[in-house]
Amino acid sequence: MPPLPKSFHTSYPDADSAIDRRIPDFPIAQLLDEDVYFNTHKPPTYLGEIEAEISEFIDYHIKNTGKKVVLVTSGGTTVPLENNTVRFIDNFSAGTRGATSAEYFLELGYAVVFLHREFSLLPYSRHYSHTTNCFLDYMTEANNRVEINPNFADEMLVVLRKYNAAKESNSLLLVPFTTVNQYLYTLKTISGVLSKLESRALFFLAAAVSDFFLPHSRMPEHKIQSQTSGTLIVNLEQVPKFLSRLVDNWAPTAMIVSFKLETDSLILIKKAIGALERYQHQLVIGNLLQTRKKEVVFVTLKDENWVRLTEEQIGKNVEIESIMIPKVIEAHDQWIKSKQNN
Ligand code: PAZ
Repeated sequence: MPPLPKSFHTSYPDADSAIDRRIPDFPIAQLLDEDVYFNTHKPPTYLGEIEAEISEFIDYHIKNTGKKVVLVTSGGTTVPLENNTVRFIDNFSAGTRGATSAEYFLELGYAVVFLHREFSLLPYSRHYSHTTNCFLDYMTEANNRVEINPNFADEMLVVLRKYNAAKESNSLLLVPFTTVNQYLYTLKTISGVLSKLESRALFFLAAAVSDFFLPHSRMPEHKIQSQTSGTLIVNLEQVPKFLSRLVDNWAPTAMIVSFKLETDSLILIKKAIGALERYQHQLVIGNLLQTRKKEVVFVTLKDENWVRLTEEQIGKNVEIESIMIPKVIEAHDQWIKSKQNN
């Protein structure tokens, strides 16, 4: 059965959360920044609906399939500058890494919770949705009927079969976010549900999450007026580092893979090791903005391993995720074994 359309859109501003001055201003860095964050920022109104959906999905797989489950996060978070949001800060991520990885996880037997920026790339539809072609270019007219253009038909059949397999086995759950606040609350909620699976849960955190945000208490209710000040100075706070909470409290026995994006090759490995030392999780996949589709580096506290496409593979449009994901799964299987031996 096709999934029912969701009753909400994360991209619409939350009408209920007009600025509430009773909420104290966001305090400057404190010991438990993550808790302060959740105390001073409201959860999205639809969170309960998402929690119910995820619980049903996870329980289905526990009872019926015994599949390992991966949470793939994908696409960029926005930082609204106004409560009734006209303007927001965004980032470049289209969700290619996440959507592509999700397909390979599905193919290799995982159930996938796909936490993605609404309207970014999705598994399977990514092959057609954001191309420079109009979707009608994939069609042709024959005998007064619409048919698939034969130029695309063979490739589309392959994608269609994989899509149907994922749908029929109820292995893909799509969960949207738009703002960084929605992302953080939803990640926390999903982690709570996934923690039931203990080491059989995998977190694959490929989303590009904002490092800075505008606290709710400082957010204007209405559109910022250009006449008022002439220049616009925005004073942003640092988003608390939620990875430590995820590792220590939300899903302590799951395997956690985070991504590190840099633009300067000289600091990539150092930053990846820094993240591992700070959060004590299992794997950081490093990538550079300029080369992310051709090479990535798997960094642990023991070693670093580059995965690079050869010129021949690039010529044949091999996707780097088709090489990355089996390696991640191998590491996850070892993680599960190590937990069983404990
Ligand atoms: O979405 P995309 O395929 O264009 O980009 C993927 C990516 C570079 C955002 C991802 O691989 C990544 O590195 N995510 C983490 C970004 C960060 O360091 O916060």
